[in-house]
Amino acid sequence: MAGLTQAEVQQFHDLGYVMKPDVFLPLDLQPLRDELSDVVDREARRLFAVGKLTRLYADEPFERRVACVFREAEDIYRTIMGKGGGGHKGKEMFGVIRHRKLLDCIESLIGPEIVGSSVYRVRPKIPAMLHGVVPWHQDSGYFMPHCDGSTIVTCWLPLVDATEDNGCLQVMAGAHRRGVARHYSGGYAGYLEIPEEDLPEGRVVTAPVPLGGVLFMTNLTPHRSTENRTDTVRWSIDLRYQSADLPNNVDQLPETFDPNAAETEIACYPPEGDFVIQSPSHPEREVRGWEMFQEIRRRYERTSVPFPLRRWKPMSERAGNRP
Ligand SMILES: O=C(O)CCC(=O)C(=O)O
Repeated sequence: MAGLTQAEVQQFHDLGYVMKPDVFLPLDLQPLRDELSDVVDREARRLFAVGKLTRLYADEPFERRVACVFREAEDIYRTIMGKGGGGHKGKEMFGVIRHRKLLDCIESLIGPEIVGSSVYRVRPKIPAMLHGVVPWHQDSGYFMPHCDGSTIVTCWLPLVDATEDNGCLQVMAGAHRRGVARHYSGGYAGYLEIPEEDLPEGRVVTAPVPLGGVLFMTNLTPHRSTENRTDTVRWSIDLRYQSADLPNNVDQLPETFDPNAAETEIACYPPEGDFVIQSPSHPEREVRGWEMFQEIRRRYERTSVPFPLRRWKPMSERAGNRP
């Protein structure tokens, strides 16, 4: 049967997450692994050419090469993450974003009219890297407050087996029912963070995901990313989808962003471009080609949209931190 089962949908609503192990065949994800290997190869060659790297590490596998390069030249991490974090926008990335098997699961959760939220990330989680550990947060902490009550589905999928040892995610089961917790900006490694005392009540669940599996979470599910204690890289991508009924910036241009527009006209995450990924009612609006997808993302890279993430105070102003 395509999509999530009724029991999986129920768990998503009851606990705020569900892990489905067999959404993809490992073969389905190989083209993206290859595309990312090419990115690493190009960057290694560039760093080598400018004298920042002593070797190309060309014989190292996907799970290790970026870590080898990073030890000598940390720039490679930023290159892969790209501007604002969501840089990689290749053909195979888009292939995963609009993969039939994944969209069937999303449809089970939010219905058939689906907008792909451009807030997606590719994460090579390099062993012992500071930014690899992400503290407790809810994705809504990053979004506009007028979207707090709406469902935006995060699909977290690893490109290798994600285990407790290499730093899979932990979720706070059941805590998504308690609204948006207080976050602080400038938390651990500069991320938005819910400090311990503000964590909503819930059960901490460690969520390993095998290659081919997907962890589905709500935007209100507190989650964190634990340390990678292995010597290999925990590659993953996190994608987000919402119903076309929610505010989005499809067909808007970043240059014309108006912070004073009605809330219905302001996307849940204004700095990046949303795109229609599936629309049975208006199939002509669907973005089907990766070139168009890339163009939408480029537009938002070229023009920064001022973004009031400022609903949170800086960590330095947290009561316990005051001098
Ligand atoms: O992949 C990770 O390590 C962190 C992911 C995360 O926090 C997110 O997708 O919101």
